[in-house]
Amino acid sequence: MSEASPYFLTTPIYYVTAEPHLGHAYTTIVGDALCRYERIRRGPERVFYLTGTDEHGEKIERAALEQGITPQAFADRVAAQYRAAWQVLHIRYDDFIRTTEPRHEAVVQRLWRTMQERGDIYKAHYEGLYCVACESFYLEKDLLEGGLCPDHKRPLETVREEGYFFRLSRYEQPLLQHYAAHPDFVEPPMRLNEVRAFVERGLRDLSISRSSFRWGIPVPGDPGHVIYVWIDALTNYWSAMQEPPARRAFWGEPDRPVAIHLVGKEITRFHAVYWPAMLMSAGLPLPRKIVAHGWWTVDGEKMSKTLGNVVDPVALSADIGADALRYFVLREVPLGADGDFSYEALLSRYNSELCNDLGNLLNRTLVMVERYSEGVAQRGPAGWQPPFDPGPLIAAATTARRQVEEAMAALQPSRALEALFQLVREGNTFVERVAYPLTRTDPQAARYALYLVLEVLRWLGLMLEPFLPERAVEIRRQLGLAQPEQSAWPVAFGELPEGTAVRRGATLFPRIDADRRQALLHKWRAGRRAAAQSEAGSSAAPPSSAGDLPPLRTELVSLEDFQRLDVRTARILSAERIPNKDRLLRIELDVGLCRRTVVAGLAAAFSPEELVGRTVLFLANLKPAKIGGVLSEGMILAVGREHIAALTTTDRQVPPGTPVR
Ligand code: ME8
Ligand code: MG
Repeated sequence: MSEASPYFLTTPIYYVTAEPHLGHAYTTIVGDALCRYERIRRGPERVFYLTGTDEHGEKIERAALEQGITPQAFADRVAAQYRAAWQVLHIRYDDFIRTTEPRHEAVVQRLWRTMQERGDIYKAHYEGLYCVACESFYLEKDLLEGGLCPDHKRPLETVREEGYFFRLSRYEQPLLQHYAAHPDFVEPPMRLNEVRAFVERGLRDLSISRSSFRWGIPVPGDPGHVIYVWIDALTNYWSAMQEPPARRAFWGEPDRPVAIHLVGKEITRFHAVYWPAMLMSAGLPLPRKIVAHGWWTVDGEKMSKTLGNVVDPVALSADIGADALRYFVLREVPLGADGDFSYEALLSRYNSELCNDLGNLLNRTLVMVERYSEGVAQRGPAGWQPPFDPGPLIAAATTARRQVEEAMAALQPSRALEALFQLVREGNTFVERVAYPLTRTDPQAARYALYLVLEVLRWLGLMLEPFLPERAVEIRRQLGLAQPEQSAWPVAFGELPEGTAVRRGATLFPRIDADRRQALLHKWRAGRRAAAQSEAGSSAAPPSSAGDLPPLRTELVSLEDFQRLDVRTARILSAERIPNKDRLLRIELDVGLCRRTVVAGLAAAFSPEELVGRTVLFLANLKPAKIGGVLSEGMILAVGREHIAALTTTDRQVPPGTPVR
């Protein structure tokens, strides 16, 4: 690789039907990390990072209609949300393209005309089963039972149209030849195999216009039809790079392709089959490669509005910092593999790797430099020989640098972070085994040892920038570097100027203690709880049929009998599992006048986190009893016979300890 050559990376342009969530954030963070790295290595002017929004199509037209606004107003609002999210996540893009911009629409129409002149676009009648959600036609054989869309599980619409077709069939052989000549055209290799198999099964011409709705780019010369949204969307990569003309170098030449399209695996086919075929038809250079990453689930489930488990990257950043979120998604899965997002895993990496390892290395080193080295970097007098060998620590730094370079060339940011955090741990070990013991025995040698750790931190502050752009600059600032904002790649070990005065500041990643952890988990799962509740509330049929209900009791109690029960509201302060008792939870309650501990058989129905903060009804004067080895004083009232179906709560906020009568 010539490091002076241009580098051009794209993300998919996201549909404005959804607000930015973890999945969109993931792609955009990965692309940002890759581009930031390349900017440091090649110089910022040689790198171009493109993202944007996909704003046409029937889905968007319908969504706008439902809200009583124009599709453009709808698109404007969501596009602004994407931009705002990328700002929060420290995404540095060079352009944000929107498919409703005139600069894009003109290029799409021009490309259409070129393909038409090549004889690759023709008009014909078409009838097919169409899924609005996918914006695609389906063959009967590919549908689920009952004729439902395999993706969206909803009925399809029969669409009868006269429309335009793209002669995709003509590109079957050229595409197969291209894959054979460029075995890294699609990565990981598994995705190339899928694409090749798809093309080998035979390509049918593609329907590329619609006349059943209006929200799209008109077909040139036939304005009753709009251009199929995928033709429109894919063209963004090319249209964004037309003006100003200097940008065109980022597209490259046929024998020197540049563009890298980073996409989620589900849209590989569009990028590796339809898009190159369109470019071949128009006689334009192809992209260099398509990189397909995996799919994130959340706690093992697909993210969905109905489940209420959609992860909001902006809200998460407000709670733990954008760089912590970036770190987690980049570190957690190798690029290409699927990943499961869990809030527990996020907090655990935060505390152990960001706070304990990295944050601690910076903090303890600066404290020691203040205490044992007059607050400045000192190597020792000329000719002085340290009583220890600095070689292993220096080797650890250069090894990490090489591993980061290899990992980034292989598009594997997770491996780059692994290498960098290995260096962080070596730094900590060096502080514990070498630098700190020397402070007691050999002040001169201790100062030099601390210098070495400062230099390791300087390297880390430079090399972490692609991943943690904001915290990396903060590391450099606290080290007292003259121009902390300036990006660079470490060259030689030992370039930290002697006499640099450190400027210790707030800890990089403040520890999240048990209370805060509980509170965060509770907050982050609020959507999930609300969805579960509304599901329980809206399902008309109760879980058990009337026949299962116990008959109403015939023995009567007097009001006095009832009044002997001291029922109160109580707020759940904490809940935890009891070891080896999988149905039981140990619950701490605020009963207004006092706190109580109870043991409740709620573990099958609720996770401990989701109980915290709830107000329940509580029988306060039940005789205490030992349950599961714990003294339980009182009882939480719950709904259900054998299985707990719901908790009792109040319909308005009331203070804990309020009597129930
Ligand atoms: O498909 N895990 O837009 P889109 C990982 N407009 N990545 C995910 C994800 C998840 N659970 N969910 C979304 C479109 N993504 C078209 C693209 S391009 C010319 C047109 C990411 O809003 C991933 O990058 O549905 C995926 O490919 C993209 O968002 C789909 O975004
Ligand atoms: Mg999608």
